[in-house]
Amino acid sequence: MGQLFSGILNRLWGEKEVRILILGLDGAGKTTILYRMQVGEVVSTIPTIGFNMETVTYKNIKFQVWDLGGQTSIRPYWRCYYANTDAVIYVVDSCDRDRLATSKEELIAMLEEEEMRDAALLVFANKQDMPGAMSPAEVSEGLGLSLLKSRTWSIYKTSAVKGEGLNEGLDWLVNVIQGA
Ligand SMILES: Nc1nc2c(ncn2[C@@H]2O[C@H](COP(=O)(O)OP(=O)(O)OP(=O)(O)O)[C@@H](O)[C@H]2O)c(=O)[nH]1
Ligand SMILES: [Mg+2]
Repeated sequence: MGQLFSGILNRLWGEKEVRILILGLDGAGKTTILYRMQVGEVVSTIPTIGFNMETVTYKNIKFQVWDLGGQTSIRPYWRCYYANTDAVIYVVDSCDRDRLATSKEELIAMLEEEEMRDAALLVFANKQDMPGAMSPAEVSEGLGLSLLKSRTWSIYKTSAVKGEGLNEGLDWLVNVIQGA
């Protein structure tokens, strides 16, 4: 009954869950970010085989957040989750200079998919707490973000372990979604 009632209220108020995918290469910090968002703490993670999904309420918006494994063998399955995606949080390990080009390839391939045409893109240049981390400008350059055509995107520097920058990025996303 309670559930039915809230279901009706949700429909009356037009509330809808916002579907977010967290993507990026293995070890970038996706799962750490998901649980930072959900429980506000650093949890110890193991490499994700498959996915984690959590519902997170932020600024009165309900986000359905899918965190997919980033290992090479798992990346082909990302596309199984693309339908109805409102936004992608693309996470980059800012210390991983060697794989920035690979990260760019995966990003571009994902954005080229028809189902992702209207998805907003929030890039997290993560692990900023580490010495030698690339700046957001370097990450942006490496990913070729300035070349993106007709895409709503932004990049933020984050440290998932310190909890820095995540809210700034999510605030941007909330603005984009509310303005949509
Ligand atoms: N120093 C530092 N370490 C981080 C940060 N974010 C994540 N890590 C660490 O990086 C490692 C990998 O983090 P995960 O969140 O498991 O990475 P993932 O992107 O989910 O990796 P896959 O599941 O394999 O795709 C863990 O040891 C995290 O503690 C950060 O901002 N700074
Ligand atoms: Mg993971």
